[in-house]
Amino acid sequence: MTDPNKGAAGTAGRAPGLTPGLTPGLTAALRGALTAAGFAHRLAPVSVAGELAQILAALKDEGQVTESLLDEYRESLTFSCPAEVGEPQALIVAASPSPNVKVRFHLEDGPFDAVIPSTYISSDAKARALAAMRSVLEPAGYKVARARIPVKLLAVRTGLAQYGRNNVAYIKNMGSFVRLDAFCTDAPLEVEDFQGKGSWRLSSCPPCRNCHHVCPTGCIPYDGQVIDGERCLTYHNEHEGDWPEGLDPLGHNALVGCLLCQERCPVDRVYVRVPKLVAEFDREETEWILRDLPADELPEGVREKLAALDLEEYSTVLGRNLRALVNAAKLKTTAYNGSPSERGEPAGR
Ligand code: B12
Ligand code: SF4
Ligand code: SF4
Repeated sequence: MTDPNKGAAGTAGRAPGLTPGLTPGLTAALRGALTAAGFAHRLAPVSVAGELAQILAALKDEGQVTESLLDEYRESLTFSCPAEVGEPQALIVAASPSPNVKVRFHLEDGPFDAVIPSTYISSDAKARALAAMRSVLEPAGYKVARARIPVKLLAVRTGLAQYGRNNVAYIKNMGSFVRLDAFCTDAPLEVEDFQGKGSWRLSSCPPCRNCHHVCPTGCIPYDGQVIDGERCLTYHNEHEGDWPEGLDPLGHNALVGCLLCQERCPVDRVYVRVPKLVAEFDREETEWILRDLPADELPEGVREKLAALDLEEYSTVLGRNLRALVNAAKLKTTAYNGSPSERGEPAGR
């Protein structure tokens, strides 16, 4: 099938602020498909990628982001579009709700539920976004693929999201429990340059510092805009090794990652749900998890369960994290430090 828009000069009647595009009909169809599949989204010119790189370089020069963090995540943060797409013409950033879920482990003492925060389980969202876009673009002769780029920054720069003080990106009517993904296409879509429109910061932040106060590692500044990513609990529990000295043992709250700055955020309050149980590891499988082995050294069944949760890459830290979580739950039940959490506690409580 050929695209009626391909090659046609379709700029007549274009809304002000839109860059010259060739395919308004295709753009509308793409937007419709993404919306129908549940994705809030923005279409941006590829030139935005260069701008984002400059913003990160400036943050490094100002000492707001460390060189080591940028180096470590360089592959994710440097714009690249798979060769199959050819010359990219537009960027697409898509967001969809991604609820926190829980998994059950069977420990010596009995069952124990642990939360997996929003966004770790991501294969489904990525596949659904791609399928929605391909259903429109491929019949028209265009390609689309997942791009590497600083996704939060892209979402905020394009007006899709706003930063919270916690540096997490918030989407209107979705909050921050959202999966964000970026895509590139060779389709000459109608893109919009949102430069200068709207605030980058959530309006709820100035009078509120809940996230700063609740952060277990103190990495969210009282003032200032950028968190200390290498102090974030998520950074530590996604990496192998010992816990840093001084880390509050009560701070552990998820199997991997951390939820406190989102869960205690007033903007997210309406989006917090009781996590659904999505998997269970029996006694023997739990013992394998506690060994912190590389995924390829795990029995096939355990590995498959981790793969279904998109957690294979964390198999060498999950046992350590689970032990820390169990310890935190034990401390909480004896410390009288507030109401019991819905997670990180013996199942059935
Ligand atoms: C590296 C990384 C991490 C690192 C470092 C985090 C960090 N802050 O840099 C670690 C491991 C700690 C981490 C943790 C988490 N991450 Co992470 N992470 C990434 C990754 C790979 C790159 C992030 C990045 O760009 N860092 C560089 C910094 C400098 O970028 P930035 O935070 O956008 O910087 C801007 C703000 O600081 C900003 N700013 C903040 N407020 C304001 C206000 C104004 C007015 C202005 C001008 C600027 C400003 O200034 C900077 C730019 O100007 C992305 C995936 C990707 N490819 O983008 C996922 C990603 C950002 N992570 C994600 C998630 C979900 C998380 C966690 C919530 C996971 C969890 N539950 O534990 C935590 C949250 C930690 C936190 N509070 O930020 C999601 C974000 C979803 C969302 N809704 O925002 C992403 C996009 C993954 C995904 N595809 O869904 N992460
Ligand atoms: S907890 Fe308060 S300060 Fe932090 S992101 Fe949410 S609204 Fe902003
Ligand atoms: S994810 Fe946890 S450790 Fe990281 S900034 Fe938020 S509250 Fe702090």
